[in-house]
Amino acid sequence: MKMITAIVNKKDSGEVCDALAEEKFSFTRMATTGGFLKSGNVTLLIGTEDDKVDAAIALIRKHCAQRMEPIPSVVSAGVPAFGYYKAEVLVGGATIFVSPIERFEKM
Ligand code: 2BA
Repeated sequence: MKMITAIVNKKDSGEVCDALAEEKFSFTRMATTGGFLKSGNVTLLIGTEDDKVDAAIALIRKHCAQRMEPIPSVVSAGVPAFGYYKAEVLVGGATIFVSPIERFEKM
C-alpha cells in the first residue's frame, strides 16, 4: 500500500476530488497554505494499493493546470524611482509525494 500526498492548486481541487471520488479512491482533503506564496492550496491524502498509484496520479495530472501567480510581497514593494513592479512564479500543477505504508488499519 502507498500514501499519495498531493498538494494541488485550490482552483483545481474541486475537479480533482470529483474525479478521484468517481474512480472510488478514498482520500482526505485538507486546506493548506503554501510556504512561499502564503496562499491557500489543498493537500490530498490518498491511501491506495500499489497498482492504483499510477491511475491516481494520472487523474490528478489530467485535472491540474500550471499557472503564473503573483508574489504578494514583491507586488506591494514600491521602488519610487522605478515605479511598482509585479513578479510572478509558475505554480504547478500538483506536487506529489508517494510514500510506502507499513501498516493500515480501520476500526
Ligand atoms: P508555495 O510554497 O506557496 O510555492 C508556490 C510556488 O512558488 C512554487 O510552485 C514555486 O514555483 C515557487 N517557489 C516556492 N518556493 C520558492 C523559493 N524558495 N524561491 C522561489 N520560488 C519558489 P510549486 O513548486 O508548483 O509548488 C506549489 C506548492 O506545493 C507550494 O506552494 C507548496 O505548498 C507545495 N510544495 C512544493 N514543493 C514542496 C516540497 N518540496 N515540500 C513540501 N511542499 C511543497
